[in-house]
Amino acid sequence: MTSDPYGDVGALARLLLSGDRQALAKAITLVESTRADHQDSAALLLDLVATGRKHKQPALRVAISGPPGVGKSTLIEALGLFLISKGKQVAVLAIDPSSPVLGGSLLADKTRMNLLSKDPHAFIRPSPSSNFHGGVAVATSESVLLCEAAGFDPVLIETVGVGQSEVEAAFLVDIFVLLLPPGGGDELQGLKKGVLELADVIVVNKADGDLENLALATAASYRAAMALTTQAGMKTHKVSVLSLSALEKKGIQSLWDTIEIHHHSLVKNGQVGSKHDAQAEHWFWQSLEHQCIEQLKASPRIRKITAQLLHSVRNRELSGRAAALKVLSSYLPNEK
Ligand SMILES: Nc1nc2c(ncn2[C@@H]2O[C@H](COP(=O)(O)OP(=O)(O)O)[C@@H](O)[C@H]2O)c(=O)[nH]1
Ligand SMILES: [Mg+2]
Repeated sequence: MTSDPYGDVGALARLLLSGDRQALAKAITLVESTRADHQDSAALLLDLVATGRKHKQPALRVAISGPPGVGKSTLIEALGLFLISKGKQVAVLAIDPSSPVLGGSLLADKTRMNLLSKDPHAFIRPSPSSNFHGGVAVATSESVLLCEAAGFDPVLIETVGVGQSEVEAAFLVDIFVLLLPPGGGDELQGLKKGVLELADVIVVNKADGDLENLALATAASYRAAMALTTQAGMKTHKVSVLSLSALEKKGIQSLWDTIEIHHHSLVKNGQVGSKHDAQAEHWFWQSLEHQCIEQLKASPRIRKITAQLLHSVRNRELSGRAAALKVLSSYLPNEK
């Protein structure tokens, strides 16, 4: 026995690959750890897990994105239970940059996913931090792989549709589902700017009660807008638009059918592999960037240099840019 709970990484990897959910939870905690002495264990674990899975099919990875309150968690509960009824094992990674882990929103999510979170065929895990970028985003990309290695397929990712987190989420998945409320011409404006490039499926939620007709009309107008942008050559792949009610569990089957159609066409065109290759490259650069900063900050030698430079920066004797270049050239002394 070692005092480090992650000492026996080989055993952890084996347990995880056998589908042990406690091992999965522990493995995710390890890749999320910012402790310097956990970094090598995390890297080893990821390699062992990747080797253990080498010839297996990757899991289908789906992002469910959209503004707060649109019904992402409610939809994931409905979709998750539907998939479990079809014999699947479902993992959910919830990234909510608007709420700290112990904040209200996560508690609310737990109640929204009440049945799913108790189901033995589901694994639900919130993101550890309010900052979905840098190390957190990298760890989430690794968590996707760990869920897949533990036998979960599909892996669903709940992410709030705000700015950069959405773009990062697109690097985690095969299929990007954008959930929108009924009405909301503003959302269409937003769509035109960025998300349009990301979405494979646009879903208008809350098609029930008084909102049903509005939801149908909203879906029709998005459909028309999508047809226009496709005609104009702004988008290279087809976007599906549908409406449903997550609350009343209406339209869940047709959402899943749509997701599968998109996924099949990716597989058929050989695009899944190239997508995963590009994503692996993206997460490599993210990881390198993040680890460079962390190691620079942690190095006593660099800290000493930085302290001296900062004095000059604060006095405006040296520009921030020049100071940063000096730090780098002392870190990479042979490059110049
Ligand atoms: N009428 C209606 N309300 C819904 C639907 N889906 C979610 N809601 C409600 O919208 C609110 C926010 O839902 P939640 O799933 O937490 O949204 P999230 O922030 O996107 O995860 C809750 O009060 C839900 O009950 C739906 O299909 N119809
Ligand atoms: Mg939610």
